[in-house]
Amino acid sequence: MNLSQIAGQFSFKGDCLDIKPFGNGHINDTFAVECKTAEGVLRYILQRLNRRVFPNPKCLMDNMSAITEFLRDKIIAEGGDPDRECLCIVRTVDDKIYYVDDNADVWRATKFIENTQTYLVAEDGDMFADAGRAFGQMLSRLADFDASKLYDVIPNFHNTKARYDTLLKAAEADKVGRLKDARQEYDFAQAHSYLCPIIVDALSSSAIPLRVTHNDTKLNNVLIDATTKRAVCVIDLDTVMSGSLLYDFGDAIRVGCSTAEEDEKDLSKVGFNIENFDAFTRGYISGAGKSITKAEFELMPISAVIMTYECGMRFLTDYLDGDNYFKTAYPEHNLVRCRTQFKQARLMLERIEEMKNIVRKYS
Ligand code: ADP
Ligand code: GN1
Ligand code: MG
Repeated sequence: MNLSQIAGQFSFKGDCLDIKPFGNGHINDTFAVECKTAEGVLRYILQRLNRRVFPNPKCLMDNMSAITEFLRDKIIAEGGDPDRECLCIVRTVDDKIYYVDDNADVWRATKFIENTQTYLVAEDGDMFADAGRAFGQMLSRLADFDASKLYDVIPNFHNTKARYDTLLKAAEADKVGRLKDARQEYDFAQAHSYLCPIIVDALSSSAIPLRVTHNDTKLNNVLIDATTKRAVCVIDLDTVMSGSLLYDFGDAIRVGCSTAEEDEKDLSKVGFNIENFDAFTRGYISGAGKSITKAEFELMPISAVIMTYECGMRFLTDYLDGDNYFKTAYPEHNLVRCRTQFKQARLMLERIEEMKNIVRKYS
């Protein structure tokens, strides 16, 4: 089936004019669909879910549907604009929330949220602070969502200990003979393995609470209003599952405090912007409200290091495995990404005392 036949399976308004690839996600295949209607051109987002990453797309879509409906009601109750502040699933012509094509690929569609843009690097602290407010607000809106209704889409997604074990196995197997090119990075991962149990053990001992978390809070998963530069809508709800607030906080810092893109080859450009750390912390805490516990506050600074280190390990593992998980544009892409993450983690460790002071200031 071609793309316009797939688009024809959804209840889009008007006639489909154009379908083109859209966005910078590493996982799904995303397209913008333009439709001509009596009121003008309407756009939709059409996505083919990544089957390797999400082997159970039905459960993923049930999660997404439950989460978006729940958020929608909250936004309406708060007097917000649900069509702008929340993803809206567009159903198929058969009234289903996804479509399965002849290849068994799963497709979904959402309304395009117009006059927004995404960023790979935070342009300024105020914008990043507002992204923090949006992520924090989502956490607080989901505080009374029944987590037992959520399917664990990717078990152990942020289990840093498990991620480390997977890396060790990939290095041992050295399937495609790349370990020799990644010795320094592998050494870094091993030298910092003390980071692995910090969040995982705090969760399993109940020192910190299990919450409903987003789990993929990188900056381009929040749509920013093109005019006001305020965060409009948190997107990419594929990994909303039970987890720790520290996953969301730390992962957002990983991206938004970097002075360079995740795949910058020139490591001298990779810096840690501590002003952005201050801004995001302020925004996140204001959005999350009063529920953050003392133990969570204490772990917030190190969570940024852990999530950055974990992401670096995931890129390294995928490099050693032969690039099966993340989309890559060239053979060393995952290794390049791993290097920026490990540099960033090192820079954060150097500034950890300042980061602790910032969190203290807002807690
Ligand atoms: P991936 O899991 O591959 O990252 P995302 O769901 O994050 O996929 O979508 C990829 C990109 O598509 C986003 O970064 C954003 O730029 C764009 N996008 C997704 N949904 C919408 C939407 N409803 N309106 C506008 N842009 C969107
Ligand atoms: C992926 O889907 P996307 O591009 O927003 C990944 C995240 C990583 C991120 C690194 C489901 O996010 O966990 O942190 O790449 N998503 C999944 O850029 O694995
Ligand atoms: Mg995304």
